[in-house]
Formats: sequence, C-alpha cells, structure tokens
Amino acid sequence: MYTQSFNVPDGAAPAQAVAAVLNAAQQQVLQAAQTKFDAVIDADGKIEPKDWMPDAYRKTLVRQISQHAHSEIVGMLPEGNWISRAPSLKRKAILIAKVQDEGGHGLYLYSAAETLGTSRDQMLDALHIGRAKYSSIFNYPTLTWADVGVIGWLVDGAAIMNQIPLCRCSYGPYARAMVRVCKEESFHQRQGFEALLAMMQGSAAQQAMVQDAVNRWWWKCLAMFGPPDADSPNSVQGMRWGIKRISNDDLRQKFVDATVPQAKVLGVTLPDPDLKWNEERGHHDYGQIDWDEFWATVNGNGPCNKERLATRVKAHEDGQWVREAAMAHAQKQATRQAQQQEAA
Ligand code: FAQ
Repeated sequence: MYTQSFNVPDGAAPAQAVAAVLNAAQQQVLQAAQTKFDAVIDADGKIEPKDWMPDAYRKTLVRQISQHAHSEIVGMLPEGNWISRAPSLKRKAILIAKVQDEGGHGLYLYSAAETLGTSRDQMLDALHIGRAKYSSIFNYPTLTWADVGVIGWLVDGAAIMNQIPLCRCSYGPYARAMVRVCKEESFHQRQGFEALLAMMQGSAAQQAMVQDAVNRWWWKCLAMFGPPDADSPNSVQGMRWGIKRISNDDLRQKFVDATVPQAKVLGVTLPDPDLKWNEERGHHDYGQIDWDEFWATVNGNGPCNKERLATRVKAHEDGQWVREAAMAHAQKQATRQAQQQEAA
C-alpha cells in the first residue's frame, strides 16, 4: 500500500488519472450506445423515447415535430375564419370537423415532441415570441369561400404527400402519430376537392372564384415542401437518420404529377406556362418558384404573419382560465384520493 502511495505524483494528477479512467469508461458506454442506435437506424427499426439517442437526433426531432405541431394549430386560422360564413349547413359541419381535426393533430404532435423531454410550454413560448417556425403556407389570406376548398385540395394534398413517408419515420411516437394524422388529412383533401367540384359545376362566377383561388395558392403550395434539395441544410442528416424518407424536390415532383390530372377533372388551369409533361423524365416539368418570397414569409414578413401570431397569442391568453380550472380540478381530485386512501 505504502509503496503505491509513494508512486502517486503530486497535486491534481491523481484526480486527473481517475477522471481519465472514468472518461474512458464513459466513452465506452457512449460508443456502445451509439453503435446500438446506428444498428437500429440501419435496420430501419424504431427509436423509442427511453432509448439512448444522439443529442443532435433529439434536437432535430424536437425542431421538426414542434414546427409541425405549430403548423397544425396556426393552420386552423385561415379556414377557421370561414366557419361562420360557410355557404350551407353541410359545408359548415364539414369545415368545423376539419378545423377541429387540425387542432387534434397539433395535440398529438406536441405530445410526441414532449416524449423527447421538451415541455409544451417551452414549445408554445417559442412560437409566441416568434422564434419557432411554422409552415409558410398559413401566412396567406383566405379571401373567398373557394380558398377553403383550395386549402383542402392543395394544402392538405401537399401535406399528405409530405406526411405519408413520415409514417415510416425512425422515431416511434412521431411515426405512430402520423398514421392517424394522414387518415384524417385524406378526408380533408377529398372534402376540398368535392367542394371545388360542386363550384366548378355551378355558375360562371363560382368557376371564376375557384380559378382565382387556384392561381393564388398554387405556387405557395409548391414552396411548402421546403427549399430545393441543394439548399436544404437539414436533408442529408434527416435522411441518414430515417426521419426524412423522400427529399423536398422529389416530394414536390410527386405532388405536381399527382395534381395535374386532378386539375383536369376539376376543369381548372394551374397557373404555370412552363408546366408540361416531359416524356424523357416521366414527370411534369414546372416553372421557377419564387424563393425570395418564400424566405420573406418564413422569416416573418408574409402577408399574415403578424396577424396569425397575434391571434394565437390571444387564444392562448384567453385559455389561461381553462388551464387553471383543469389544474385546480386535478389537484382537488388528487387530494380527495389521498384522503380516501388514508381513511381506508
Ligand atoms: N415553411 O433543411 P430544410 C399541414 C424551413 S402541416 C416554413 O429542408 P427540413 C396540415 C425548415 O424548417 C404542414 N419553414 O428543413 C394542415 C428549416 O428551418 P430550420 C407542415 C420551412 O426540416 C393542412 C429551413 O427551412 N408540415 O399543412 C418550410 O429538413 C391544412 C431549411 O429547410 C410539416 O411540418 C416551410 N414550408 O424539411 C393544417 C411536416 N420548409 O428549422 C391545417 C413535417 C422548410 O433549420 C390546414 N416537416 N422550412 O430553422 C417536414 O417534413 C420538414 O420539416 C420540412 C422541411 C419538409 C417542412
């Protein structure tokens, strides 16, 4: 024992030696966890909340899922605006159900993000102070009833195209939430198409209203898929991790190819003179998206950004009493249960 202590150098060195041994052990544990994580990803398996995951994977998921959740709840606003003005009882009932569904999607998604260790309050704070992103598409106004149909047909159509591959996302809770979301989005897309079909079989004024709405929304829907692959900083890593399965450009192309025949059935023109079938590629070519406008909107300067955020903040503040009442009720129930257990 003594001889050993004689061998120990002075000062901080012993602590450093212990730390080095500990660090090496920690490194080994970390390496093993990383190897296991990589193996699950390579085997196309699922990562679950209690599994070890790299910090960057967790951060990416919180970023994407919270942005997605915010998009769903901000996305209630452009159409919610038309509930009191729907042209018939049937259309009103459908629209109420659809807008409620979007709220529900937001809730599943916030819950999925919470499993990663971020609280709903943190996510909502980020939205309310304007730090968090949400989909560019919800910063445009809904000027006529035809906009509601076009949102269903094109915006929900684009959302499904992007979300079907997310049902195979490597993070279990997100993938499972997306299965139900996609089923509901598919109803949303159909109701939009059907509402437009009814208008296109109506008067010349109704047909013109539909065409005008399509003209205003088409390019914004193409931009929804995100920047071109070459300018998409998150794509490569997102695809490596099995979060993203199909690239922004490939999804955009799939959307164009699927929508052109639907536009023919409706009898509307898609507002792009460069839109044509390319036999060689087996896809439609399409024109240039205005990326400057897209980034201006994403960065807070679209036509309705300020209005959307102000409405969300007000809704959250107006709902404070409901959250307080729910908490007080839960507390009362817990106290009552504890008293009953004590008495038993
Ligand atoms: N708007 O590197 P990437 C719906 C941002 S739900 C705003 O390509 P990533 C249902 C992006 O966040 C619609 N920002 O990023 C509904 C990133 O910024 P960051 C929402 C956008 O993540 C219908 C930066 O640009 N759907 O519509 C947009 O790999 C009707 C660089 O981009 C989802 O959220 C955009 N359009 O790919 C509700 C689906 N695009 O975070 C009501 C899940 C990109 O680095 C009514 N999300 N950015 O600062 C995704 O699939 C992906 O996050 C993408 C972007 C594809 C949106």
